[in-house]
Amino acid sequence: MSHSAATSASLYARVQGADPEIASLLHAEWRRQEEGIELIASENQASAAVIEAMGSTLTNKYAEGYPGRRYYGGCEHVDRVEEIARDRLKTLFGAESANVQPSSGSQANQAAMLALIPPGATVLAMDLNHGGHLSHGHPKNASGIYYQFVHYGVQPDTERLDYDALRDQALEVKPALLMAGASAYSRTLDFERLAAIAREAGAKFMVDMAHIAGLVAGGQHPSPVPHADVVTMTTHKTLRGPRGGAIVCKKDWIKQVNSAVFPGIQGGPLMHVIAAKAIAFAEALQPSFAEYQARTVRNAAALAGGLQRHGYRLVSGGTDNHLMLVDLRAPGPGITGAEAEAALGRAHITVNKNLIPFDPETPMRASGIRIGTPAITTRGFGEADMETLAAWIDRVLRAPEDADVASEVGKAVRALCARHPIYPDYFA
Ligand code: DSN
Repeated sequence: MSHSAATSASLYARVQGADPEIASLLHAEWRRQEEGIELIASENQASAAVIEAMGSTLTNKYAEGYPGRRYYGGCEHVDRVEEIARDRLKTLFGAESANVQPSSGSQANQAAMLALIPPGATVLAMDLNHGGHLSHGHPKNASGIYYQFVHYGVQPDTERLDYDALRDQALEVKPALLMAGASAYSRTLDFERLAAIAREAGAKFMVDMAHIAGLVAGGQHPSPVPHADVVTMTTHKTLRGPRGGAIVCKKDWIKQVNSAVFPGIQGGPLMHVIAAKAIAFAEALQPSFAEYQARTVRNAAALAGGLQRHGYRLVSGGTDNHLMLVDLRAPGPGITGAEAEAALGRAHITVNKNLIPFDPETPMRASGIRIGTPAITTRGFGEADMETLAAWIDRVLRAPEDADVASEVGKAVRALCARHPIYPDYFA
């Protein structure tokens, strides 16, 4: 698959005329994306239509407030854009209510907490070191500064959540809010069970489905929407839209959610991004999107199997979703995640170093890497390519300092990428 972008060549020409320095960096980044294998689990390639909408004149418009109730004149067109985006998002997830204004996942989370609980309240959420999210109570994140976070994690033996242990912890901690959702957890989350635990503990229940929103929309992961009070997401990961956030919730919460987003934590919404979100939601409503999500999961399973055949240990033994965590310690290649990230980067394969549960290393070194298949599936890689990819990753990680290996693998990577262009006419 590739995204055709008929008008972008002229848009680029205008950037080049105005600012050659930035234009050359735009070009370099486009080439990096075209010529490299993107395995960062939280990245994807939005359609050319989504990208075009983000470059539209809607960026000029102030629209503080909500459709029909703005603090500025001239909002008749952006009102329609926001209404369409909201309606499509509700349809996509079968949700009662939606807010499409959060500029990021972190801001969606901040707004959800502001809506659901008072400052200083206790929140039980997944530990970042076990695959959680930064904005779920890291001590240096606003969430951890303004709320009292207690964290749950995976079990040392299974490296999976144990819902009985989590129930015991919730009954002991008695949080005002139970949060679910992860950035590096390769197993299916049981939202029904989590909701029951929240109810029993007297907590509200919020899910951050940033990573799996596309899988949920495509029927590849159970939906949290029927079970949670509020569900936040990013729109740019598996959902494959523009960089941004969104919230869906029960109708009883929408007044609080709207007021928490604006004026709670944001001013003027990014209307050009909201237009792009509307386009992405329409794309996600197509049958081809569900098919794409199924391929993403199949590719992840194939890549996981390939790596295991090359002797790699995967956290929790594998994957149910779009990502996997690879433990690089001996008897694996015996290098850190940081070394692996750098070595693979030299071969045009992009991953991120990642802590594994109970990791003795620091986050900047880490014992593992996180690998995801959303982006390579978008550009059309299939299961047969996963076997090849596993072999390339293995070759690089067994000889991380070998410049010849990096160069040979890099050449093969570029050849495969050339057969799967993403935005072929973008700078044509
Ligand atoms: N930063 C995102 C990720 O890479 O998973 C999560 O918050």
